[in-house]
Amino acid sequence: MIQAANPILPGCHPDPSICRVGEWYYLVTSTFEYLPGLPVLRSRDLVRWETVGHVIDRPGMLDFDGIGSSGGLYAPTIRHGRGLFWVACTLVDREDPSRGGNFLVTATDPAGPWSDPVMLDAVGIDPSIAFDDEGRVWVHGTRLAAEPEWHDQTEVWVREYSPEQRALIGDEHVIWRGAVRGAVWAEGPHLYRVDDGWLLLAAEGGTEFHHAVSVARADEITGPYVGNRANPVFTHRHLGRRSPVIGAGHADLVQAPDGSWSAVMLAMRAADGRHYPLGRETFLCPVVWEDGWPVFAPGEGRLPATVPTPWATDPAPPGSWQPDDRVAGVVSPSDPRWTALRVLPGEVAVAEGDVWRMPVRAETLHDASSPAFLGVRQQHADVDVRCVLDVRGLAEGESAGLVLRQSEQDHVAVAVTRTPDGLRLSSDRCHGGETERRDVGALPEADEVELALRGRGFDYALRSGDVEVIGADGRELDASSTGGFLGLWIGVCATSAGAEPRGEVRVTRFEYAPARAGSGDR
Ligand code: 6LW
Repeated sequence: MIQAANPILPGCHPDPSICRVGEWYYLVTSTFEYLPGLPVLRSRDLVRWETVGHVIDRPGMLDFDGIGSSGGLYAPTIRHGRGLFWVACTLVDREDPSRGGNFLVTATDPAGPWSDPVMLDAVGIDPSIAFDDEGRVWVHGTRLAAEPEWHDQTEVWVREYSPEQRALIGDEHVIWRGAVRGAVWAEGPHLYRVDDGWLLLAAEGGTEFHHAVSVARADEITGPYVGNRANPVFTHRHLGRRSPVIGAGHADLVQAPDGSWSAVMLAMRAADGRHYPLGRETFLCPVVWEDGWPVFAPGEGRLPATVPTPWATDPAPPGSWQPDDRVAGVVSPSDPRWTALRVLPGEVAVAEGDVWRMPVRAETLHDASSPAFLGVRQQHADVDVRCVLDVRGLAEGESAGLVLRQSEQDHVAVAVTRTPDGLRLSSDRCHGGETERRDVGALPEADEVELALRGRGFDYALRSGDVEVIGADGRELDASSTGGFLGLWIGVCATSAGAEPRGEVRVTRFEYAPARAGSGDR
């Protein structure tokens, strides 16, 4: 029998939301400052996934300029109702809360195009959507409590949405403040029509070690909601630091065509119980219903390493499933894994067959703007990345390199700079916003340079050819050390460091390869 291996979506895929239409499941996750935003993944078996499109995939749909790292697109929800696909999400600017906000988009085809965002008159984050039996649309989300009893107490609100008026209408109802007294961040709410009532599922405890899932029920969508006495009904926090998977929470439920239930939720693989360079990933969890309540991972109480999927067929019907995210080898420009910062990849580079031609930009990786950067998520703890950069087009003073990125404040790079004396190799380590640049030496003049990254657990080495130029410790770069919500990205960048940019770099090859387990190549 085919087993789904957890995480089902490795690498930074937090806040998963899922719905099923016919035989297809559709799933979206948060993407923060990376674009295209909100990948829409499709699967028939919850095992094999294909990126069919992105919700935010056109220039100008939202303004990301200046939004610092770990701001941007948070916690989307995907649903199908009234003949349309709906995604609700929030654009967050952590420095300027007056920017962005909650919005809705719709599409007839989940691959797109998605409508322009309809901004909602609602503060807070984590909007979700439910449809009642009459086809009315109910939006719900979370925000800091108006009259908090403790720091970071939040409240879940629900309000009707009028598709005709494209606005929230009627009274607002505050329905939930968390199950446990003192619990921070009751968030990621989702409402489901079950039996003849409503189920509320919400995360709480914060999206770190204390993350948890709670549930409540009501007869009416607007409440009052009564929590399950067993709340929180799912968490990994009681397992302590010896658990290799921590922070489980932010779940969404879905029913299979055979009537069985599953949840997707985020959790982190932390080899030391604390640090998770790959970020928050998407896991699958079996669910059964007992006495009207969902039971997560019944009989086990923790996310299983594998989930049997009796409904999956092997081999997959030809052409119907393409594996996503686990492919070793060349990441060509047409690959949906490519992302840029705050603009689309096509706005910073031009795909010419198998090659990205990337004009140099004045911005650097320290700027919360749109540097010449293209990257992919790190999805495997043990990974080898190799890129070949054609540096003939670099003008004097300009550099191009390979970077391991958490944020503007935290990244490590190996770079090649064109100087009056030829090409020079350097390293950059930016930690907490403090940069340490080191000139490593001259490189023989060449059209192309090969840069590589080798990651083995927390140990990273960035290389030029066979020479290790700089190492990095994943425990210093992960979100538990740096703050924020992201896993690490690996990419290429080019900059004139503030000067008028004149040149370009060509990324003639970019290979991403999970290191083979058991190959001895550790
Ligand atoms: C998201 C919140 C959370 O909006 O982290 O898991 C925030 N929880 O629900 C960003 O991913």
